[in-house]
Amino acid sequence: MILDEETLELRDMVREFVNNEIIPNAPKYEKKNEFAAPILDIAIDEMGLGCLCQPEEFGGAGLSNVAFLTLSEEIARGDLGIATTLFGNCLATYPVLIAGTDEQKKLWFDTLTEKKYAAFCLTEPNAGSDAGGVQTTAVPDGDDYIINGTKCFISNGGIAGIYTVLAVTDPKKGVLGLSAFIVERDREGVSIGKEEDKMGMRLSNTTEVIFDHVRVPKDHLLGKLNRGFKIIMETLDHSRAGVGAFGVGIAQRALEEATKYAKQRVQFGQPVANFQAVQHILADMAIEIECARQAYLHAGELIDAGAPYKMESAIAKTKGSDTAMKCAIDGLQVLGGYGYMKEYPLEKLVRDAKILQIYEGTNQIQRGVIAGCLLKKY
Ligand code: COS
Repeated sequence: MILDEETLELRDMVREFVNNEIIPNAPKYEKKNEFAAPILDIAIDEMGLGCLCQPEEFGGAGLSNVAFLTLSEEIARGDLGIATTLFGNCLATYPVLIAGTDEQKKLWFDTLTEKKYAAFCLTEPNAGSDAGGVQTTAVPDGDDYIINGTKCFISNGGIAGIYTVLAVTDPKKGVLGLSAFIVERDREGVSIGKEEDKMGMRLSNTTEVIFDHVRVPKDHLLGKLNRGFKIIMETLDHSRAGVGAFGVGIAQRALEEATKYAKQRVQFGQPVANFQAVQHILADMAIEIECARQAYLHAGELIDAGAPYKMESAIAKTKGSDTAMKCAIDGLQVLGGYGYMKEYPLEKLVRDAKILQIYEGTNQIQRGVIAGCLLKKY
């Protein structure tokens, strides 16, 4: 697809920010093992990238999904941890957009604007690929629900001011006994557990979030009682296209770094870019990247058109993340021994790319979703 003028302008503005602020500065934070708050402050306060799915009527930019995904690629090209932090806000927001009332949306966006970060609390030690295996409970008590349970691997868990949480409201009904809630961070009983020490995506905050007898008013229930699983599945259908865009961002960065290196690295008396063996690696990377980019843009177009997109979003996620992994590894190969060293960004791209094949549903789960759609269709 061809992007419209407005999207191209936005993309160029974000690309400039990525080239000037993220690419030169993010590695310093990664090295010090520090959250990149100053970069994120510019992204949120000056660039308006805090919650790109925020509708205009609630103070947001009201971007199309195609524009949103295009910007996701750009930011991930700079740093996946920063991209995951910013877009973790959207992942947490989708259940509110899907099922929230106007009052709930106002509460959500007011809090998000003030506190900057939100988190989506689905995963638990026994509920990973089996999202329906959630054990956190929400029990009615007068005008409230009381929430008990521990969520793990939560992106933005330790920095969020507000959460969307999936909990069991009818233990006899399996996935049809789960409900989604809004929970503010400052409610009594909410605390942060272990912070994860991850292989990659180091600039993203990932923690346990513990709910210990947390009392929330009944008006914090999102949508209908016991209908939370569908809300969460629809959230993931939507967000997975974004993971595809992240993958394209990482792959694109790998291609740019490998091509620049190949042009200046001299062996056998000439730049290695002159050798067909190297050229073919770069060309194959470009082929994969363009296909993966079109896959996420197509999913975005379908979402914008109000057409079904579950399968296309899963395809975009799978293709984008597999492309990131392949291009990061192949790009590193072009740099040879230097690619293996921390002085060059390729080893970081390899570490970052891996999570994309795992989070928001492993690529094995995606293939199950795609196959399910095919079996229904034909
Ligand atoms: N949209 C709307 N409804 C959906 C849906 C979707 N994408 N997927 C499932 N449902 C509904 C089904 O229609 C079914 O409802 P009915 O019985 O009323 O028809 C119900 O939910 C249960 O569906 P299903 O039997 O397919 O659920 P499973 O427990 O088998 O789980 C998968 C389905 C594996 C797709 C789901 O658990 C999943 O996505 N797992 C990965 C989770 C994940 O991404 N975790 C990472 C989170 S990191 S942020």
